[in-house]
Amino acid sequence: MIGVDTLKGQIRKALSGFYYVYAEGQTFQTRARGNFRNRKITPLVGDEVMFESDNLTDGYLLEVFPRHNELVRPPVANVDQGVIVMSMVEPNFSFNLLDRFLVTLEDKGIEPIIYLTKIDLLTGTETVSVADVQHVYGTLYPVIAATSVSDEGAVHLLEQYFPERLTVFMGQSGAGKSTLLNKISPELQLATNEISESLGRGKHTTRHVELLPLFDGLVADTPGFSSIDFLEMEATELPKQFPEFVEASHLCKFRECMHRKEPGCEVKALVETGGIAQTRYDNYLQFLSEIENRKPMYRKK
Ligand SMILES: Nc1nc2c(ncn2[C@@H]2O[C@H](COP(=O)(O)OP(=O)(O)O)[C@@H](O)[C@H]2O)c(=O)[nH]1
Ligand SMILES: [Mg+2]
Ligand SMILES: [Zn+2]
Repeated sequence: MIGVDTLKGQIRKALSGFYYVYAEGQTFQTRARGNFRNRKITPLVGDEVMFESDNLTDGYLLEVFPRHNELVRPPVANVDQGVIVMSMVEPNFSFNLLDRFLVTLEDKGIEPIIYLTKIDLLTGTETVSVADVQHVYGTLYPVIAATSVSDEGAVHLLEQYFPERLTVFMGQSGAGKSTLLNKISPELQLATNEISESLGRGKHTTRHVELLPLFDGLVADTPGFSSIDFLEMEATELPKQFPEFVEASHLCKFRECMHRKEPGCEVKALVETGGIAQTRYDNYLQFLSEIENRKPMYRKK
């Protein structure tokens, strides 16, 4: 018997209409009452909530606290950091794809960690080396290079980022997400080399997500999105998602500089001298035109 009526906790799992809320060292099975659903808030894993319960199985959600952010795939709220798993080969490393992931995370206030895989498969004839990636991103974000599937050191480096944070994994299909998650938490036993992950989006969105307590933090047990778009972002928001542009922009002549054709642009000056990577700038311009050229569309509810 738990003689408490109203508690604060965090949703760690959502399944079949039940929300499993962690509070005071225990997990409470709860549901959202009708009047709660009417408020059009769908509780998400990761949500901080108030709930009432006098036992472990029949609680009711009362309130969802405001979210810092939310992801659709996997459906998780209040994410602190995202591990972007990028393979060097099979599939080949892409600066463009990595920058898309980074912009998306930055926009949501999620701190990126770059985790490189399949370095053991490099033959030396590829156009992009690990050193190239380190050169572009090493001063901007943590970059962890796993030399092979059995690189324990890389996994330990990554685990140091987990305490006190909610972490999600993302990356292209085949990048090695499931393999890495299994190393971090062997009991997960995620199927690897699964091509279905990138297909049939609709089918897989119903899959439940659970937050696992790992290394004094929480990790979402399902890897996240594998393709990115900028449907919701405004053009003026884009430069804010490139930290090195933000830093340089204080020296741009115009306060609202978009770093394109404006005179006295510090970002362009730094690209000329190598202080900002050409690939970052090229991708920025490409994303900007994608945002500006997108078809007007109605916001999906
Ligand atoms: N050689 C090599 N293979 C890897 C590495 N990481 C993952 N793989 C393999 O790449 C394939 C795809 O990995 P998987 O974890 O399923 O990728 P996911 O689609 O991102 O979940 C599997 O066959 C893995 O064994 C690595 O660092 N080196
Ligand atoms: Mg997988
Ligand atoms: Zn500028």
